[in-house]
Amino acid sequence: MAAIRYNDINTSAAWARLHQHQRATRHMHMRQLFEADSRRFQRFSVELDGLLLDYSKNRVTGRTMELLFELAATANLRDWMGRLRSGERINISENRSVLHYALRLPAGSELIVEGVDVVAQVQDVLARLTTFCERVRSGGWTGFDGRRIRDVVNIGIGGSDLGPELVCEALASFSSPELDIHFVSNVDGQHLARTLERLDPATTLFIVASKSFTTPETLLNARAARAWFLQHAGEGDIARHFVAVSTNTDAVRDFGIDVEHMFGFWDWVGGRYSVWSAIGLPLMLSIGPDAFRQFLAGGHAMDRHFFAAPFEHNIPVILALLGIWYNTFYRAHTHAIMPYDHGLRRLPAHIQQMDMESNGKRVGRMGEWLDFDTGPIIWGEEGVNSQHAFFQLLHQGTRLIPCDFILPLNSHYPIDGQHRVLVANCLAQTEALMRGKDEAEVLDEMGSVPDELVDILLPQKLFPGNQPSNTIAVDRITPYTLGMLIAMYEHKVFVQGAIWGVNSFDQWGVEYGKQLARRIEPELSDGAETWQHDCSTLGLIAHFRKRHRG
Ligand code: G6Q
Repeated sequence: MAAIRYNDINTSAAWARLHQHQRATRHMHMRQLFEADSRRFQRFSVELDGLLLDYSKNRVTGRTMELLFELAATANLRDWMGRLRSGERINISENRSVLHYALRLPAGSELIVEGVDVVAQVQDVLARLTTFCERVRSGGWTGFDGRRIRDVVNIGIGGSDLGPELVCEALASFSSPELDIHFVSNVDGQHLARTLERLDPATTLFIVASKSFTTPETLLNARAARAWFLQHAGEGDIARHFVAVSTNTDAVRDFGIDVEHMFGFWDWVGGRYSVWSAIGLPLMLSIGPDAFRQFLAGGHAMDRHFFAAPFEHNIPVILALLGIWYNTFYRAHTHAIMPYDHGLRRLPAHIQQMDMESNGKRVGRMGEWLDFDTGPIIWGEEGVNSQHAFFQLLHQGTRLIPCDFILPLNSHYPIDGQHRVLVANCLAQTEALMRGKDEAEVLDEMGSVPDELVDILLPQKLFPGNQPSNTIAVDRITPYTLGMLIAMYEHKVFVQGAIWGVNSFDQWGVEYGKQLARRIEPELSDGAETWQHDCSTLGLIAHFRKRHRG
């Protein structure tokens, strides 16, 4: 197949100017930029509805930002934003619109796509979810022995797990004390077994969450959960204890779940963007329909900002361009996300999927090869804990690692000044990463030390600094601010994909491993015919057959 070049962004003048600018400024140190401009914080920060983005601790000048905005214009970003917003089928390889933002449109707004009233569809499902959640939360929906539901188990994986789990953890302080929400995703029996051992089947509700309703891990766990349930109850009781969230009505019915108890969504919602849809049911059960609508409202506030604000004040656009600055022009390979909030500890995992599955692509949306780096490796851990783990490498390692620090200014758990310590740590890290510690400062700290020791110790106590970071501060984590934060990252990913020219909404890379797993699984049984594998895989299959006692 001949390679067709379609997106020529890397041959544009804007791209070349950025390379040139990077070469000219790469030795510039942020410490000097701060010394030279006492208003740098004001110049390089944006606030929206209580969410503050401080991006002043980046290796950028006003000129860098100008060139990055020029790149966005060259890539026709505005145009792509319009296509997303109008419901054009920009997910070309799957011939789908990308409308997760429409899940956040308030009732009464209008969005007609290909003759369909999208808002009406969304609001219908929201109304059904609301009725259901109110019954469960009030105790009106009972289990097979008449007692109210106490535990909810969400069975799903990937996008049907990461988002819902993150938001339930993050908003635990808003959750109903009457309900415990659990998540089972891994096909490793340990995950389901350890969850079920604490639960009473008579008061447990299972949500089988799968957009396709064909995902083997989810269906295996759902079948195992049903078998466990049927040890204690009859077939007729399943309807009160199993509900489904899916786009596949037939498969839900075949599984044995009453489609009256199925909550739908649409093919224009990608799994990793689906937490706003019925996939968010665990959250609505946990915090209630009104608070869930606040979550949607926070996302919607970010959408309005994203679609309307000029690029110079547009939070997702700025974050995306900074990411491209490091990823493409500095060739930084990774980007770390550090939430200074225990409830947000699953945020890095959620953004990791959102970003890496969306932009981890080597060809453009029209199948053309791209000869530049696209999506970075996203990783991270909750703040403070990570300081005692991997921050050493950030401070004194050899790599450039841009970071996002997420900082709620107030805690829902105000234990004796602890939040101040947390905040102080967050600010200290961003400052230390930016300014580093130079020779004069180290010598000053060392005091009188013999010369030969100075030679050994001085280099080890130097901190190069110049490590870039964004600080994203919110008043506190609420449904609204959490909605803003997640939507902010979604749009960031979209902007980067639009500029690199990739389709951020398909995920063909996930398929291959699944195909091979289906092939290998029967081969793990003795005597089963073995397909033409490499000798490593054959050796491992044989090793398993010899050692497995299942
Ligand atoms: C997300 C991905 C993937 C998906 C899971 C679960 O964008 O497509 O993570 O969410 O594979 O898929 P189902 O919801 O169809 O079970």
